[in-house]
Amino acid sequence: MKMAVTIVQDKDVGKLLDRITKAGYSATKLASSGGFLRSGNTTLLIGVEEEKLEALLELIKETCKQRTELLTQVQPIMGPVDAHVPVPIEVPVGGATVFVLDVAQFLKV
Ligand code: 2BA
Repeated sequence: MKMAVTIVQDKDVGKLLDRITKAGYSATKLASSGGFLRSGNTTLLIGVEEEKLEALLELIKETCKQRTELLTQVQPIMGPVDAHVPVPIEVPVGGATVFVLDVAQFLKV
């Protein structure tokens, strides 16, 4: 068995959960935040039989879109008077970040 730790944007979560639960996968949804943007995203823990992993990854690829988020950075401007100006920077985010781990044991007790 494998564990697909899947980090997705909040905007994609509803659709992704609909699709993977309809396809028979089980998932646990955790609220999380990205370390870089410090904004909310969602982490799904999806335990999956090895032979169903590729189909799961396909569903994730089809559902999770890449988007652009704006990050405002304050940058120094050199001139007669030193100033710091907020500069918006576009950062690409997603589709999804997936870590596939081996599961040593799966128990329901
Ligand atoms: P964040 O850490 O908030 O990162 C959001 C996006 O910012 C990233 O999108 C990437 O395009 C950019 N980014 C991240 N770190 C950067 C850096 N040091 N310099 C420049 N740009 C940077 P994604 O790569 O699609 O990642 C989306 C979210 O997935 C991340 O949110 C984080 O929560 C998670 N993630 C990505 N890689 C990870 C990793 N190696 N370990 C743990 N979580 C990861």
